[in-house]
Amino acid sequence: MTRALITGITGQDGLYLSELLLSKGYEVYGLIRGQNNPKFDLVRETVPGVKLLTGDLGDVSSLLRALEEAQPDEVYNLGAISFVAYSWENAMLTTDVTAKGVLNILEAVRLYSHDDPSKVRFYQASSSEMFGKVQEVPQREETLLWPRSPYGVAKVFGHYMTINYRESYGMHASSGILFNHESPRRGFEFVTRKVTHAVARISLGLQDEIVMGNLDAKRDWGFAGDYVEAMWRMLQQDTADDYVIATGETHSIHELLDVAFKRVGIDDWSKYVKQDPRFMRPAEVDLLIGDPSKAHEVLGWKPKVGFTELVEMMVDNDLAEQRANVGR
Ligand code: NDP
Ligand code: GDR
Repeated sequence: MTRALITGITGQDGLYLSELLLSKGYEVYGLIRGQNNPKFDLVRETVPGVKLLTGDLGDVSSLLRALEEAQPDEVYNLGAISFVAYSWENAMLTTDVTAKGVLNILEAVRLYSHDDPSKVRFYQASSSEMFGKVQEVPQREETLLWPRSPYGVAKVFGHYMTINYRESYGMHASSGILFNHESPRRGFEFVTRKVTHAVARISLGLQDEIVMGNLDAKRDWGFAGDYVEAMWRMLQQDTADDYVIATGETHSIHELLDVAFKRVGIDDWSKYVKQDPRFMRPAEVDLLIGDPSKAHEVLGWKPKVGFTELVEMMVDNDLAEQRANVGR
């Protein structure tokens, strides 16, 4: 039985990846932090087959202990402080977890597998935020990185450290440069879920308006369930490498609002949407669009869920949740 250890098990991707690996017959271990993590029950209920180990990306000894207990063939490093807006206000903490945390787990894996550096296959969750002020459209694996947020800078550190461990120690370490991916499990702080949740509540008369930041920003949005499949495929290759994972399509926040409001029968959303500078960012990433050709060719990976279907799935889920709350 193949064994996997996932950091960031309580997050959106951790849950989808756990489901995927369990369905393939893996023994799955998840690293959970804190002495009484509020998402412990969520993980237990959603993926009861996962074995939870306590640990923190800031504590190398906890990572070594988790590796000794899980004895993994594959390690997926999904743990991070992942909210870009938060990273300006908490730049050092973001650096500690999202940047140095990657070095910590790479080093723990290297020490754990000292007798055979390729014993453990390692996945690093890199990000399209590394492209920031984009130097090329669409963005490819070779595109020059120009991060625009403390989060983006931290991800660049983790990305190059992963490549460095691969090149220095012969580790099977791959990096997935994933563009935005969303789902009904997305955190409420991210723009897609913020919109679909608010739209559901507005349509049910539970909320009057939604207050937003920059409506002109564009993103290449895919479905998280499709993207975790790409992570797994990367670790099944004979040789470790880096891959852009994206849909190749970009949409604005305006279009996101169009599709979400239309799903509940509202064509003109202007009276429900306000803008507030507090949701604007000190530096913006305006046009992210990925070129996933390498992932198509080498991994045989293609996204299945398109933009409209994704947004409608999220609105439908939030409507069902809100109706259930009202009924309670
Ligand atoms: P989430 O924000 O949903 O999950 C982040 C996870 O990291 C949570 O499980 C969180 O645990 C954990 N974590 C935070 N701090 C620590 C720490 N100190 N030690 C251990 N774990 C910690 O992110 P996603 O699931 O959306 O993303 C997964 C990864 O992919 C992240 O690294 C993210 O930066 C990256 N990524 C995401 C993209 C996206 O569009 N979703 C795109 C590109 C990259 P807790 O619940 O305890 O806080
Ligand atoms: P992002 O996602 O920063 O791309 O990072 P987010 O959904 O937070 O922002 C996307 C774009 O929407 C604009 N925006 C708003 N964003 C939020 N959160 N709230 C608002 O009210 C709002 N109004 C407009 C933002 O300015 C931005 O341009 C996500 C995370 O998952 C990262 O961890 C990951 O690495 C990248 O995607 C790829």
